[in-house]
Amino acid sequence: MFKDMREYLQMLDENGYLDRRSEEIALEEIPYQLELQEKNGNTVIFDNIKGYKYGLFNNVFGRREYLAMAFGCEKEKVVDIFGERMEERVKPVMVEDAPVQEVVLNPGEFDIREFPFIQHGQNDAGRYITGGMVIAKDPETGVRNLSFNRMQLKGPDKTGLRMSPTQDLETYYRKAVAMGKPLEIAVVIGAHPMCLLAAACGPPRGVDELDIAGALRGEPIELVKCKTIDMEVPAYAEVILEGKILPDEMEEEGPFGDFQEFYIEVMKNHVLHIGCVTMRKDPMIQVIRAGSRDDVTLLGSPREAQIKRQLESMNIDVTAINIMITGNYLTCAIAVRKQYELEVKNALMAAFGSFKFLKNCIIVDHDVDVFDPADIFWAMSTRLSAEKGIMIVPNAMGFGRDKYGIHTTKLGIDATAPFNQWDEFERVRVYRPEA
Ligand SMILES: Cc1cc2nc3c(=O)[nH]c(=O)nc-3n(C[C@H](O)[C@H](O)[C@H](O)COP(=O)(O)O)c2cc1C
Ligand SMILES: [Mn+2]
Repeated sequence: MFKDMREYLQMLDENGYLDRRSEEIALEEIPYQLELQEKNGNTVIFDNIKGYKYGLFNNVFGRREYLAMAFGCEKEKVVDIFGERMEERVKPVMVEDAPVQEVVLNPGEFDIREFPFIQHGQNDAGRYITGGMVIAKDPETGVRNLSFNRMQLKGPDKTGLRMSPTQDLETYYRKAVAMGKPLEIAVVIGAHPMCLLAAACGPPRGVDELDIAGALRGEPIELVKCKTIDMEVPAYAEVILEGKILPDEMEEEGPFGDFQEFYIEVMKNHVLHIGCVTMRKDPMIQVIRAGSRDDVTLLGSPREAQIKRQLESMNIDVTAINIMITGNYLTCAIAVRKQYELEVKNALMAAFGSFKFLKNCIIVDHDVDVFDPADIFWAMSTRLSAEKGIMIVPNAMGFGRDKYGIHTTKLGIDATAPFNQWDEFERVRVYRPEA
């Protein structure tokens, strides 16, 4: 598979999926342009931003075809390949020569605000690092962890950093605090797409997600030693920020528009101090809007794979799955080839059991297109009997930031036709003489 993000972008370009926008543009104009780009589906590079030396890119997972191209498979097979590889482990390898260290900037020589990080939401507190993948090491075991964390720009070498209490990173941080030490982290910008996907997998603690990145890629990820901290980072990334989070230093951060398209209010969060920046000679910055196609692909792909595998282990014949319909991975549509009348309820329970944030799940027959919301509504209109087909499970664990208890009730919908009545429920296809 391609070596790095650049080769991936090149692959997209060769297939007509990359828009290189070279007209001069103000940084402030870019967020709206990104929204338009997302609607058109193409990946985009802005390489002529007024007042900024470097470019930025976005929408790297704009269409499902992109991952199919990456894995060299049909679009429908991505979820299976993802599921298989996610269970495998391929350890990284160390290298000496790293493009990401072509330029090394020490304190006083850099100002992170000179990179084209943008303000995404109208009421966001300001510019944020949104495509930054954090690498940290467990202070006790040394096991590495990958995660995403939003970082509010606060100075030349300082950002706010949000880690939720359920993140492995937060566990690492608490261990460091207990040992009276700062937690060293590296922020990676423009890592291999498979690294980014691995970072969002959230496997059980103790698994090095770089091993998953290697497995997804089918080849080890090349790492290089950091210059100022005890950390290894992807050698072919674009930019690395080497830094540390000090014990008990908290500052106000936010507001920030999150993936549900609500603003998270101002709160006390951690602070990152950056001691060194390394980068390519001509780095590009990746930005990822919360709730965007990129965001939901990162977080949704592993969950689709995991739910599908769970259902298949119960002999449910899953023909398609889409957890990205609503742009936030809280609602999933699954198509099945039904084998028993009542198995759909079991499938719904299993789906909720295998991914705890999942709030709504709708199961349709194999002839319904789970990638087309209108088709899902068609199935509800024509095949759902609400009395029999609706399942409500109150008081279950769901997405955590939930002041109003919106996420603790699961809604399961069985919108499949009655079993063995296919003669009556087969869909009308348009007449064609040869069919
Ligand atoms: C673009 C993006 C931004 C994210 N931002 C944050 C964040 O600011 N804070 C957080 O706790 N999780 C954030 N997440 C979710 C976590 O990074 C993700 O769940 C990750 O798997 C956590 O890994 P860990 O449990 O191994 O630490 C983000 C995810 C994505 C894709
Ligand atoms: Mn982890």
